[in-house]
Amino acid sequence: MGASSEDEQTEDYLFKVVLIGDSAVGKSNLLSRFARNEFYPSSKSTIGVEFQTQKMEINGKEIKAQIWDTAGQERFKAITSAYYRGAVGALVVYDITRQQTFENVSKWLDELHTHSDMNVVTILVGNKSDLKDAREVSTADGKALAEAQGMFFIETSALDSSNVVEAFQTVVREIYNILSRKVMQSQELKKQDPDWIGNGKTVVLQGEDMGEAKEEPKSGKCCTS
Ligand SMILES: Nc1nc2c(ncn2[C@@H]2O[C@H](COP(=O)(O)OP(=O)(O)O)[C@@H](O)[C@H]2O)c(=O)[nH]1
Ligand SMILES: [Mg+2]
Repeated sequence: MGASSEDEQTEDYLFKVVLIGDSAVGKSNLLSRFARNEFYPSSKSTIGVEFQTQKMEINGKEIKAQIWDTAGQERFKAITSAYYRGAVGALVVYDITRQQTFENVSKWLDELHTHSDMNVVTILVGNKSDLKDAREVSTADGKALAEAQGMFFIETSALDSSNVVEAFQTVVREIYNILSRKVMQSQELKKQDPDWIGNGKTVVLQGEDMGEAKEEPKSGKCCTS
């Protein structure tokens, strides 16, 4: 009866998103709060998982976000390029109670842009908003930096959960929007130029390590850069 075209349902989106920022700003707790609704008061939680895959719904589509967390390598400035490879989104996290972690944001952005596409969707995250009395970085300063660097901005608390889902959703939704636009553009191009797919201009969403990720709207392969 409702024999809708099956392809709408079988599309599979997987976006790699990385968490970066200084040690102890709350990256691992943002992820555990988001993916499992758990919080760890002491910081030894960061062991084991390389990444966590989380299903999300954006515009009625099921999207999987593959969210990468460091295993504490940031302490030794030894995050490898494999960590960044193929990332299409990034949460750059600082701690609103430690000015130094905010000052280091530009260092993290440099590193991100060295290792990944310039077009990676980025959100600046001021975490620990629950610690109001200990605040060292104003919301205005956070906003201003984000604006200057073309990032989204949000303040979160992994402790009391505020804005945690929103932070991840903002990034994933924007990636999805960019993707949708590129699909539409490529379909337009295809109409104008029947050779388009064959002439080497196929755009790919994922880096080479993302072989498992597939996403094939009718136009063929997809998107960013
Ligand atoms: N008050 C408060 N503490 C937090 C918050 N997020 C993380 N923490 C604490 O900050 C410490 C470092 O967190 P962790 O997630 O391990 O930071 P990471 O090194 O960036 O992964 C831990 O003791 C956490 O319990 C938050 O939103 N509010
Ligand atoms: Mg951690």
